[in-house]
Amino acid sequence: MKLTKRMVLLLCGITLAMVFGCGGGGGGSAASGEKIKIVYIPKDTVNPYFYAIDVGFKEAIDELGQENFEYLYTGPATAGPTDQIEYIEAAVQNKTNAIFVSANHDSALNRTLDDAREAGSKIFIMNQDIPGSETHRDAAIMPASFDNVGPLLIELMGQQLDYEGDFAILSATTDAPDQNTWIQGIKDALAGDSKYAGMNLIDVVYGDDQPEKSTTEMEALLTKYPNIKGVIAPTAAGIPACAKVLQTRRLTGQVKLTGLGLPSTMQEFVKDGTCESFALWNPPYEGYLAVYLVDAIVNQGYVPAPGSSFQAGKLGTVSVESDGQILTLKDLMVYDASNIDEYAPLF
Ligand code: RAM
Repeated sequence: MKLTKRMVLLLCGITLAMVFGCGGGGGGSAASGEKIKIVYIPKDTVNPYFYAIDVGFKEAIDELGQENFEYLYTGPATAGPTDQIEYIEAAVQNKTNAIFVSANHDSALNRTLDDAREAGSKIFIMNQDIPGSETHRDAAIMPASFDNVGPLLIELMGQQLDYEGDFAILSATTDAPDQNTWIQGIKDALAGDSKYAGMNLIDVVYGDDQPEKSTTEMEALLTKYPNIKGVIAPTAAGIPACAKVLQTRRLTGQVKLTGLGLPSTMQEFVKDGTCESFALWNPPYEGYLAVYLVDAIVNQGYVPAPGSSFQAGKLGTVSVESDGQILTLKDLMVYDASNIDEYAPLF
C-alpha cells in the first residue's frame, strides 16, 4: 500500500500520542525527563514588536525551570501569507508540543495547521486570531479584546484632531488578519458615532511592517494629500517610521499621529510632541501566559476548552472565551507624556 503524506502524518500522530500519552491533537504529558518543546513563529523575525513577546516566553520559562523546556523563536524574514509554512513543518518534525504562530493570513496556513495537529502538536494563534479559520487552531492568545481596538484608535485620533479633518491609516501587510480586523473596527466606529462626523478616512496604505516601506508610504501620503490632518498607524513597525517622517519634515503638531506601538520606540516622539498619545497592550504577558498554558496542558492534562481556565503565574487565573480566544488583557493601555517614561524601559 502506498502511504500518502496525510497517512504518514496520521501514523506519526499516533506514535506521538503513544510517546506523550495523549489523545488526538496531542501535546499531552511529556514522558518523565522529556523537555516540553515550544516554538514561537512571529509574523517575521525582523519586526522588534515580536521580540517583546519572546521576552515573556523566556520569563515564564525561567520561573518554571529552564531545564524543563526547549524553546525556539524562529520564523521568516518577510511576512508573506505562506512564508511561515516551512517553520511550522520543521517544528512538527521536531515533535514540538505547542506551536504558537502569529499568522500572516487568515486561511493560507489552514492545511499546514491541520497537518501539525494531526501529527500531535497543539496549535495556538499568537497575538491575534485567524477569523473564519478558528477550527484550524486549538486556541488563540489575544493581546487584548480586538473589539476595543478600532473604537479606541478613532477616539485617540479624534481627540488630537478636535474631531475634524482628513486622516489616513498606515497599516502593515494587506493580508494581516489583525490589521484588517482593526481597520474594519476603525471604519465601524467612525460610521457609528456622530461625534466623528467631521472626520474623513481618505486612504489606507500598507508599510508591510517594514520601516523603509512605512517611511515611503508616509511620505507619499503627505505629498498626495496636502490637507491631511492625521494618521493612524496600528503597527509597531509603522508608527515610529511615521513619527520620524513628521519630525524630519517639521510637521509636529500639524499632522497628528496615533496608533499601536511600543513605548520604547515611541518615547522620543511623545516627548517632542510628534505623537501625543498612542496605545498598546503588554506583549511580554502573551509569551508568559503561553508557557503557563503549555505547562498546564502537558503536566496537568489541561484541555483549553471554551469556559475552562488555568493558572498563569503572576497573571492569575486565565479563562478561555466561548470563541476559543484567551485574552491576555481586556483593555488596551494608552501611552502619553504622563506615563511614557515608566513604560519605555519595559517594552
Ligand atoms: C505590528 C504587527 C503586530 C501588531 C503590532 C501592534 O508590528 O503588525 O501584529 O500586533 O504591530
